[in-house]
Amino acid sequence: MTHPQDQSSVVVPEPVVDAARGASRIVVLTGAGMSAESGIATFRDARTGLWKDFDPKDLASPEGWQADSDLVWGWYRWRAELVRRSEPNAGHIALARWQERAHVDIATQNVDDLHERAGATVLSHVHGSLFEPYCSDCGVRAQLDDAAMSEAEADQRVPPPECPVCGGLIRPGAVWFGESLPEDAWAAAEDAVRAADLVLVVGTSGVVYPFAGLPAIARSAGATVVEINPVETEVSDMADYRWRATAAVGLPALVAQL
Ligand code: BV8
Ligand code: ZN
Repeated sequence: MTHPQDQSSVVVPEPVVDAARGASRIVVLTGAGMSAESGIATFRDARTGLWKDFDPKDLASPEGWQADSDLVWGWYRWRAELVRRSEPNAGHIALARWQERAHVDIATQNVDDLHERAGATVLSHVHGSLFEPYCSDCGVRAQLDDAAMSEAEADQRVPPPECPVCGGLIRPGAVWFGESLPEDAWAAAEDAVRAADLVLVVGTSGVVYPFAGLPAIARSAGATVVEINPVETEVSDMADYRWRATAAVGLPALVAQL
């Protein structure tokens, strides 16, 4: 976990503080950058060794699963292991603290559980979760076997477990490219941004739809949109304020002023 920087040295843009103080309904949209300071490689970097030559979009796809389910299952198991070994960062903790005293909904693209492990409630995991595998045939939920991945298994193809109900292959609980988002998760995220006064867009490149369309929906519904990201993104033009800060430095500094 990163050591929270001395928040008094971080200058939070005045309009962002004012918008946060004046908002009664806040939505925080998060992407892989939210977990970067916890040491979790962003979606496009979580490929070492065995998987380094594969395009993540191929691994995170029904076609990739059909082609080599051992390779895909091994990658997801390994990513779950990386998350298990990581800690929520000061940004995750700041959002959990903010939820204790304001109406703050979190809708995330992330398949990790760091928001929850920081004590936050997540309204919507629009791309699913590493920790909710299910049967690719009958859909029954499965448990990710708690045996932590041994070093020997790291970087390996791992045969997916068989469904105890129907014998089908248990698949990762992530939403793959070309798959529709879970209806209730998407509807919750969309309804929340339509009702929000303030929407923070934290740590996402704004490339993947339909999630990347949420800032525009928020703006058209009258919300103030603030981007927290060290660099320009595909959704920066939807933001009223673009705060070039990181999640683990910016969010604690903002929440400390509310
Ligand atoms: C669907 C789960 C339809 C898996 C993921 C052409 C045009 C438009 C759209 C499409 C198109 N062709 C196809 C589509 C649709 C497609 C899509 O959007 N493709 C993109 C690539 C163009 N979308 C889909 O397929 C979706 N489904 O549309 O269904 C449909 C409708 C009806 C019936 C059937 C189908 C499903 C998309 C879900 C894909 N699954 N993840 C897994 O994780 O393994 S998406 C994957 O990318 C991850 O979830 C990741 O979260 C997500 C987005 O990435 P980001 O979170 O933004 O992360 P990224 O690394 O890109 O950026 C990190 C950012 O953080 C950067 O900006 C960086 O500056 C910043 N940062 C870094 N450090 C920090 C930081 N910020 C703050 N603090 C820091 N410290
Ligand atoms: Zn089954």
